[in-house]
Amino acid sequence: MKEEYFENGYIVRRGLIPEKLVAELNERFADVAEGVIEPAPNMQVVRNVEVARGLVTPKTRAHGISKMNFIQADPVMRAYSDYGPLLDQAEELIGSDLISMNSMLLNKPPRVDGRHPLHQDLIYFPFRPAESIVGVWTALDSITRENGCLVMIPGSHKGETHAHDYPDWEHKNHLFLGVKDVDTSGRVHIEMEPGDTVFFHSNIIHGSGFNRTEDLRRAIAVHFANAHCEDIWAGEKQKL
Ligand SMILES: O=C(O)CCC(=O)C(=O)O
Repeated sequence: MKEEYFENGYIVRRGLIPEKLVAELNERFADVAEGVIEPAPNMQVVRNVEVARGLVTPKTRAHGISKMNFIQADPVMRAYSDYGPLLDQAEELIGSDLISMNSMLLNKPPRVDGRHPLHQDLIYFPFRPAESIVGVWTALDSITRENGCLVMIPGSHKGETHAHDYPDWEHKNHLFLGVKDVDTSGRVHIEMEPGDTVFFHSNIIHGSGFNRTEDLRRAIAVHFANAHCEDIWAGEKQKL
Protein backbone atom coordinates (compact mmCIF):
# COMPACT_ATOMS: atom_id res chain seq x y z
CA MET A 1 0.00 0.00 0.00
CA LYS A 2 2.60 2.53 1.17
CA GLU A 3 5.02 1.48 -1.54
CA GLU A 4 2.40 1.94 -4.26
CA TYR A 5 1.48 5.34 -2.80
CA PHE A 6 5.05 6.64 -2.85
CA GLU A 7 5.71 5.14 -6.30
CA ASN A 8 2.61 6.47 -8.10
CA GLY A 9 1.74 9.36 -5.80
CA TYR A 10 -1.70 8.00 -4.95
CA ILE A 11 -3.68 4.93 -3.94
CA VAL A 12 -7.39 4.20 -4.25
CA ARG A 13 -9.26 2.43 -1.45
CA ARG A 14 -12.59 1.20 -2.84
CA GLY A 15 -15.63 1.38 -0.54
CA LEU A 16 -13.73 2.92 2.37
CA ILE A 17 -16.56 5.20 3.45
CA PRO A 18 -19.77 3.34 4.27
CA GLU A 19 -22.99 3.97 2.36
CA LYS A 20 -24.74 5.37 5.45
CA LEU A 21 -22.12 8.07 5.99
CA VAL A 22 -22.14 8.94 2.26
CA ALA A 23 -25.94 9.38 2.46
CA GLU A 24 -25.67 11.56 5.57
CA LEU A 25 -23.04 13.78 3.93
CA ASN A 26 -25.11 14.20 0.78
CA GLU A 27 -28.21 15.03 2.81
CA ARG A 28 -26.32 17.59 4.86
CA PHE A 29 -24.87 19.16 1.71
CA ALA A 30 -28.41 19.48 0.30
CA ASP A 31 -29.74 21.01 3.54
CA VAL A 32 -26.99 23.62 3.74
CA ALA A 33 -27.10 24.34 -0.01
CA GLU A 34 -30.87 24.83 -0.08
CA GLY A 35 -30.91 26.92 3.11
CA VAL A 36 -32.79 24.35 5.21
CA ILE A 37 -30.02 24.79 7.76
CA GLU A 38 -27.54 27.64 8.18
CA PRO A 39 -23.90 26.91 7.35
CA ALA A 40 -21.87 26.45 10.53
CA PRO A 41 -19.94 29.54 11.67
CA ASN A 42 -16.67 29.85 9.70
CA MET A 43 -17.86 27.53 6.96
CA GLN A 44 -17.70 29.08 3.46
CA VAL A 45 -20.20 28.32 0.74
CA VAL A 46 -18.63 29.23 -2.62
CA ARG A 47 -20.70 29.68 -5.77
CA ASN A 48 -19.56 28.83 -9.26
CA VAL A 49 -18.20 31.92 -10.98
CA GLU A 50 -20.77 31.92 -13.82
CA VAL A 51 -23.59 31.67 -11.30
CA ALA A 52 -22.12 34.39 -9.08
CA ARG A 53 -21.86 36.70 -12.14
CA GLY A 54 -25.46 36.02 -13.16
CA LEU A 55 -24.45 34.35 -16.44
CA VAL A 56 -26.15 31.06 -15.56
CA THR A 57 -29.28 30.54 -13.50
CA PRO A 58 -28.96 27.27 -11.64
CA LYS A 59 -31.87 24.81 -11.45
CA THR A 60 -31.55 24.68 -7.65
CA ARG A 61 -29.28 26.46 -5.18
CA ALA A 62 -27.16 23.30 -4.98
CA HIS A 63 -26.60 23.56 -8.74
CA GLY A 64 -24.92 26.92 -8.20
CA ILE A 65 -22.38 25.85 -5.58
CA SER A 66 -18.84 24.82 -6.44
CA LYS A 67 -17.47 24.27 -2.95
CA MET A 68 -18.07 24.32 0.76
CA ASN A 69 -14.88 25.09 2.70
CA PHE A 70 -14.03 24.49 6.36
CA ILE A 71 -16.74 21.88 6.68
CA GLN A 72 -15.20 20.48 9.83
CA ALA A 73 -17.14 23.24 11.56
CA ASP A 74 -20.28 21.27 10.71
CA PRO A 75 -21.02 18.48 13.20
CA VAL A 76 -22.39 16.11 10.55
CA MET A 77 -19.75 16.74 7.87
CA ARG A 78 -17.02 16.45 10.47
CA ALA A 79 -17.77 12.74 10.77
CA TYR A 80 -15.89 12.30 7.48
CA SER A 81 -12.47 13.47 8.67
CA ASP A 82 -13.06 11.76 12.03
CA TYR A 83 -13.79 8.40 10.42
CA GLY A 84 -11.45 5.79 11.96
CA PRO A 85 -10.48 3.71 8.89
CA LEU A 86 -9.71 6.92 6.97
CA LEU A 87 -7.45 8.16 9.78
CA ASP A 88 -5.75 4.75 10.01
CA GLN A 89 -4.91 4.83 6.32
CA ALA A 90 -3.64 8.43 6.49
CA GLU A 91 -1.46 7.49 9.48
CA GLU A 92 -0.02 4.55 7.62
CA LEU A 93 1.11 6.92 4.87
CA ILE A 94 2.43 9.95 6.77
CA GLY A 95 2.78 8.74 10.36
CA SER A 96 0.70 9.32 13.45
CA ASP A 97 0.10 12.72 15.06
CA LEU A 98 -2.07 14.09 12.30
CA ILE A 99 -3.30 17.63 11.88
CA SER A 100 -6.24 18.05 9.54
CA MET A 101 -6.53 21.08 7.31
CA ASN A 102 -9.16 22.64 5.16
CA SER A 103 -11.75 20.05 4.53
CA MET A 104 -14.08 20.69 1.63
CA LEU A 105 -17.16 19.45 -0.09
CA LEU A 106 -16.45 19.71 -3.81
CA ASN A 107 -19.46 20.03 -6.03
CA LYS A 108 -19.20 20.16 -9.80
CA PRO A 109 -22.55 21.31 -11.13
CA PRO A 110 -23.68 20.71 -14.70
CA ARG A 111 -24.00 23.49 -17.31
CA VAL A 112 -21.13 25.60 -15.95
CA ASP A 113 -17.37 25.46 -16.30
CA GLY A 114 -16.42 23.52 -13.17
CA ARG A 115 -13.13 22.22 -14.49
CA HIS A 116 -10.28 22.08 -12.03
CA PRO A 117 -7.03 22.77 -13.90
CA LEU A 118 -4.10 20.42 -13.37
CA HIS A 119 -2.33 21.59 -10.22
CA GLN A 120 -0.28 20.60 -7.18
CA ASP A 121 -1.84 21.17 -3.79
CA LEU A 122 1.54 21.85 -2.21
CA ILE A 123 1.46 25.47 -3.43
CA TYR A 124 -1.42 26.15 -1.05
CA PHE A 125 0.39 24.83 2.04
CA PRO A 126 2.85 26.81 4.13
CA PHE A 127 4.60 23.79 5.65
CA ARG A 128 6.87 20.94 4.60
CA PRO A 129 8.02 18.28 3.89
CA ALA A 130 5.68 17.40 1.05
CA GLU A 131 5.73 13.69 1.85
CA SER A 132 4.24 14.42 5.27
CA ILE A 133 1.07 15.87 3.72
CA VAL A 134 -1.65 13.68 2.22
CA GLY A 135 -4.87 14.62 0.44
CA VAL A 136 -7.90 12.40 0.91
CA TRP A 137 -10.80 12.61 -1.55
CA THR A 138 -13.97 10.51 -1.51
CA ALA A 139 -16.64 10.23 -4.19
CA LEU A 140 -20.16 11.00 -2.95
CA ASP A 141 -21.69 10.18 -6.33
CA SER A 142 -20.75 7.80 -9.08
CA ILE A 143 -17.91 9.80 -10.66
CA THR A 144 -16.86 9.00 -14.20
CA ARG A 145 -15.12 10.70 -17.11
CA GLU A 146 -18.50 12.05 -18.15
CA ASN A 147 -19.14 14.03 -14.98
CA GLY A 148 -15.54 15.05 -14.29
CA CYS A 149 -13.58 12.41 -12.41
CA LEU A 150 -10.15 13.09 -10.95
CA VAL A 151 -7.21 13.00 -13.32
CA MET A 152 -3.75 12.21 -11.93
CA ILE A 153 -0.30 12.14 -13.48
CA PRO A 154 1.29 9.12 -11.78
CA GLY A 155 4.82 9.76 -10.54
CA SER A 156 4.57 13.55 -10.98
CA HIS A 157 4.88 14.02 -7.20
CA LYS A 158 8.59 13.16 -7.61
CA GLY A 159 9.18 16.15 -9.89
CA GLU A 160 9.40 19.85 -9.22
CA THR A 161 6.65 22.02 -7.80
CA HIS A 162 5.70 24.16 -10.78
CA ALA A 163 4.66 27.80 -10.95
CA HIS A 164 0.85 28.10 -10.92
CA ASP A 165 -1.48 30.66 -12.44
CA TYR A 166 -5.10 31.04 -13.50
CA PRO A 167 -5.77 29.06 -16.69
CA ASP A 168 -6.45 30.75 -19.96
CA TRP A 169 -10.17 29.99 -19.77
CA GLU A 170 -13.11 32.37 -20.06
CA HIS A 171 -14.55 31.54 -16.64
CA LYS A 172 -12.09 31.07 -13.81
CA ASN A 173 -13.24 29.87 -10.42
CA HIS A 174 -11.65 31.55 -7.39
CA LEU A 175 -8.23 30.02 -6.60
CA PHE A 176 -8.57 27.26 -9.18
CA LEU A 177 -4.94 27.72 -10.21
CA GLY A 178 -3.11 25.44 -12.63
CA VAL A 179 0.23 24.47 -14.13
CA LYS A 180 1.18 25.16 -17.73
CA ASP A 181 3.44 23.31 -20.13
CA VAL A 182 3.62 19.97 -18.33
CA ASP A 183 3.63 16.65 -20.14
CA THR A 184 0.14 15.23 -19.60
CA SER A 185 0.52 12.17 -21.84
CA GLY A 186 0.68 9.72 -18.90
CA ARG A 187 -2.39 11.02 -17.13
CA VAL A 188 -4.98 8.58 -15.80
CA HIS A 189 -8.70 9.07 -15.14
CA ILE A 190 -9.85 7.70 -11.81
CA GLU A 191 -13.48 6.66 -11.97
CA MET A 192 -15.01 6.05 -8.57
CA GLU A 193 -18.21 4.88 -6.91
CA PRO A 194 -19.69 6.54 -3.80
CA GLY A 195 -17.46 5.79 -0.80
CA ASP A 196 -14.35 5.06 -2.90
CA THR A 197 -11.45 7.11 -1.62
CA VAL A 198 -8.16 8.25 -3.09
CA PHE A 199 -5.15 9.19 -0.94
CA PHE A 200 -2.77 11.44 -2.84
CA HIS A 201 0.61 13.07 -2.32
CA SER A 202 0.62 16.86 -1.90
CA ASN A 203 2.94 17.35 -4.89
CA ILE A 204 1.12 15.16 -7.43
CA ILE A 205 -0.30 16.92 -10.49
CA HIS A 206 -4.04 16.38 -10.61
CA GLY A 207 -7.27 18.04 -11.69
CA SER A 208 -10.69 17.28 -13.17
CA GLY A 209 -12.74 18.06 -16.27
CA PHE A 210 -16.26 19.22 -17.16
CA ASN A 211 -19.43 17.72 -15.77
CA ARG A 212 -21.28 16.87 -19.00
CA THR A 213 -24.30 15.32 -17.28
CA GLU A 214 -27.39 17.00 -15.82
CA ASP A 215 -26.64 15.90 -12.24
CA LEU A 216 -24.41 17.15 -9.46
CA ARG A 217 -20.99 15.59 -9.06
CA ARG A 218 -20.12 15.66 -5.36
CA ALA A 219 -16.98 14.67 -3.49
CA ILE A 220 -15.57 15.38 -0.03
CA ALA A 221 -11.93 15.96 0.79
CA VAL A 222 -9.54 16.72 3.61
CA HIS A 223 -5.78 17.13 3.88
CA PHE A 224 -3.71 15.82 6.74
CA ALA A 225 -0.20 16.88 7.69
CA ASN A 226 2.05 15.26 10.19
CA ALA A 227 2.21 17.54 13.25
CA HIS A 228 6.02 17.59 12.97
CA CYS A 229 5.93 19.53 9.70
CA GLU A 230 7.80 22.83 9.63
CA ASP A 231 6.24 26.19 8.88
CA ILE A 232 8.18 27.46 5.84
CA TRP A 233 6.47 30.81 5.65
CA ALA A 234 7.59 31.46 9.21
CA GLY A 235 4.39 33.03 10.34
CA GLU A 236 3.99 35.25 7.29
CA LYS A 237 0.43 35.69 6.13
CA GLN A 238 -0.65 33.31 3.39
CA LYS A 239 0.06 35.11 0.12
CA LEU A 240 -2.66 33.60 -2.04
O1 LIG B 1 -12.91 17.77 -6.94
C1 LIG B 1 -12.26 18.01 -7.95
O2 LIG B 1 -12.72 17.92 -9.05
C2 LIG B 1 -10.80 18.41 -7.86
C3 LIG B 1 -10.44 18.87 -6.53
C4 LIG B 1 -9.00 19.18 -6.39
O3 LIG B 1 -8.21 18.85 -7.22
C5 LIG B 1 -8.51 19.87 -5.24
O4 LIG B 1 -9.31 20.35 -4.42
O5 LIG B 1 -7.27 20.00 -5.09
